[in-house]
Amino acid sequence: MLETLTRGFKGARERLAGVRALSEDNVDEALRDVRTSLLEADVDFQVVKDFLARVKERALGEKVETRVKDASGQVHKVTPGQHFIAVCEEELTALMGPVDPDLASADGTTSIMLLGLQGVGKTTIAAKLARHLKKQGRRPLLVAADIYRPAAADQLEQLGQSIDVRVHRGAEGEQPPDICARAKELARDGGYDAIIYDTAGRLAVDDDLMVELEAIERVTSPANKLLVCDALMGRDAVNVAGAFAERIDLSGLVMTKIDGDSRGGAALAVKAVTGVPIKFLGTGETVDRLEEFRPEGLASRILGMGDIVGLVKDFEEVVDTQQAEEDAERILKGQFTMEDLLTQLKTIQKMGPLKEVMGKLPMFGDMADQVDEREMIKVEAMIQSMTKGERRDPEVIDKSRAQRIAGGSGRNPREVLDLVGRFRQMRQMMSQLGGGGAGGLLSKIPGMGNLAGAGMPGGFDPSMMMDGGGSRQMRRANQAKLRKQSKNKRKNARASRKKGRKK
Ligand SMILES: Nc1nc2c(ncn2[C@@H]2O[C@H](COP(=O)(O)OP(=O)(O)OP(=O)(O)O)[C@@H](O)[C@H]2O)c(=O)[nH]1
Ligand SMILES: [Mg+2]
Repeated sequence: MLETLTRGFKGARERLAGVRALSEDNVDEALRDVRTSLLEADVDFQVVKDFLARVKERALGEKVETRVKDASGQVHKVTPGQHFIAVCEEELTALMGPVDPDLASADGTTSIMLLGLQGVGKTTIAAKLARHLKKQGRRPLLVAADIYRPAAADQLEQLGQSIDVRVHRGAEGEQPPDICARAKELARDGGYDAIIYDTAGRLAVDDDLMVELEAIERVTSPANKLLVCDALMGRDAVNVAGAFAERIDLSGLVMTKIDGDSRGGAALAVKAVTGVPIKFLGTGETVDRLEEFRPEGLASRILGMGDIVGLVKDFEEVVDTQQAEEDAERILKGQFTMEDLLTQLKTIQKMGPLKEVMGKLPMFGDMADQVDEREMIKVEAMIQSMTKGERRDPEVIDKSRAQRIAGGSGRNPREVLDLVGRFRQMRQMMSQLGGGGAGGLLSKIPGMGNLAGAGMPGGFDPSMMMDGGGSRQMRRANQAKLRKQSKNKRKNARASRKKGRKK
């Protein structure tokens, strides 16, 4: 997802890594990388041109503050390269935003009409939005207004069943506007406070489709008219959005299949070209793969800087927060077990494909390409072959136990002992950090945020527990940092003891 875009900004960042000041020459060179990747990612040509011009003007025109204070009053050095990336981040965010992700309501009812070309994911999004609203305590009704594709209503019905949401479908021969009008009455009388109309798609923007959509719009007057486009449409998404916007006053856009395409440039350009903001992203086939669109989150991910807010949102979606906090507290006391590790691996899996989760972790975004989901499954299999006692205290695992565990999980004994070794390091790290007091957003996540306080933003690396990949370097850096930290801690403790004696 979005790898093409990320590549260009990464190239630019590397080019500017050592420079002492931004100049016309080095900025131009960095922007060349950005330009290539934006165009490759299918971003509209004019949008690219304007974007580059703005970034260049600001990068060269603004005085670079070499030191900034963060919220806690700590002073950080800013390099010219960082300044450049910060400008890119702001401009990317401005390009895609501002967005109000809330769905509008009228008379207490949230009504949504979904429209778009064939196969872009309207029916899937209908179910995802119904689930989303249900989670917010609403009572949604889904309406199957596609009478042209024989299986369309069945598909929606099945999805509805899976999320326990009622689906209204028309009688034989009933026309879509009539179906929708009836559904609206049904919603009113049946105490539904949200209604989602799933309309039919067409191969191209044709007049029949538009006339039907206008009729549905007239009878339902939905508070939200969302155009669904998929990332695979590339530059076409912009044209299609323009064509629909001419006939229907769109309130927003949903970009689906973001997971299925490495370019995704349409997501960047569509607001600039059509004025219609993206409200949601569809990031997978299942009903839980829906994200509210946050331009700053996407901009940050594109720049390879992760998206902490998005990550925490994903996390909250899949985890019992209170339990997580209790676990975190225990883990920080050094009582970290293989059982905890298993829970964490499962949590991460629930949050989505590992690549995506990594993409949202600051500093690890670049490595998202290298992670291998299979490693996680291997680790899981090994832990599952351990006895309860072994999971609680993996130190008891000797050669012969390793042999047994390896046999049970289809691995070899060396891999089992490796896992135990890496686990030991991790446990040590956790307890060292526990003493230092953690903070920040991610501190809610067991084993994740607790490293955040150590000056490593979101410093949990799931691949720490796995072999290979780009994580070794990270691991070493982590360990060096920790050594330095505990050295400082000891030093401070000595100093304060000394002070105490003097008094
Ligand atoms: N990978 C991925 N696949 C998706 C996503 N959203 C939908 N799909 C898949 O895309 C295909 C079409 O989705 P539908 O929801 O049926 O699309 P539609 O717009 O309702 O199609 P029509 O009603 O025929 O116009 C299905 O196979 C979905 O599973 C997504 O975000 N990611
Ligand atoms: Mg459909």
